[in-house]
Amino acid sequence: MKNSPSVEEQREIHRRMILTRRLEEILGVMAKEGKTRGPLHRCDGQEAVGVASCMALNTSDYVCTTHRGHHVYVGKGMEPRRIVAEIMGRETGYCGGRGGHMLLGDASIGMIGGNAIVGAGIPAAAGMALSIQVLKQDRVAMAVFGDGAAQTGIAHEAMNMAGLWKLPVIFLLENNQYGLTVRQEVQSPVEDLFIRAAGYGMPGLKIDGNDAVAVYRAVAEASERARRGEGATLIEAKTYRMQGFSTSDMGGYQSDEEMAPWRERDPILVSAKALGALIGDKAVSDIASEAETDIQAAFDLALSDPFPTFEFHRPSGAYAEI
Ligand SMILES: Cc1ncc(C[n+]2csc(CCOP(=O)(O)OP(=O)(O)O)c2C)c(N)n1
Ligand SMILES: [Mg+2]
Repeated sequence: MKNSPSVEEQREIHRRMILTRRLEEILGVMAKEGKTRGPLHRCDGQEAVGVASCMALNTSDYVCTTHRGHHVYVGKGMEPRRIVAEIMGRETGYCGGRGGHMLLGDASIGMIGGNAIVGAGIPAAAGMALSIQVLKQDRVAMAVFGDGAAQTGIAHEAMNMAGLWKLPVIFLLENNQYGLTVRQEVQSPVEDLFIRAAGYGMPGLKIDGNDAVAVYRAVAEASERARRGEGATLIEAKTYRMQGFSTSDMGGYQSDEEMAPWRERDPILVSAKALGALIGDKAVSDIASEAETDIQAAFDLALSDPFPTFEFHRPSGAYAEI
């Protein structure tokens, strides 16, 4: 099928999803042991959205993500070792250990950054797309954002302008059913948010966000449209947040009954099944073992990396007393 991932790409998507899952599981254990600082927002169960979408784009394409962006970082090709180093405040981290878990970026591979301000990546990507259009570049921009972010005023403004100016941008709405502890039906009068695309004169579609191949196809097609000058697309990927809002979340509001069907449709299981039919189950489990070795090495290296050395500059004059 046109726009489908090659077998090699499917292998790589699978590998990067496992890297992301293990990255978060290990960080989760470290958080419980008090070895991390601040909250961590895990994307367990949502890996296909971030990884397969980025794999459908070129390295030179621009991507921005949210506070819950580990899958997008790994998907865009950021190295686990430097991701861990950033989260653990090491000098070798992507932002020299100064940004932390919500604010990673690497412009050299089009990963423009995470963002802790809900909804802020949406106009940022529209702005990147405007620059691409003005400079007549062969690029697209993509914003990955949540169902909560979709309810912000800035989402409407950015999508309206993107529709009007036919900007080469992909709005990838990652609907994990929750904004903080609040279910989506309490945030929105409509169940499907992709229908809003009609109001912006752009195509909107709903996809299975736990199926990496479906995510890849939708994003690949949207990026081709954008490159042809036909403008923006809104893609709503239905998925589910398998962990609490963050490591500070007390939980208790996501029932086992609600989670069970999503657990069965874990994106890594869905991918393993699809890939197994192509390369055999043994080759699929080899990918998992190699990813495990790689992630352990990433943590070992990152945790022996140095902390930054700071020089504090005391303000002088009027502000010195504040
Ligand atoms: C502008 C702004 N308002 C509120 C918050 C607090 N906040 C952080 S995450 C979040 C919910 C986001 O929900 P969603 O967009 O669905 O992302 P998810 O956490 O589900 O990935 C809120 C309200 C914030 N960071 N920024
Ligand atoms: Mg959400």
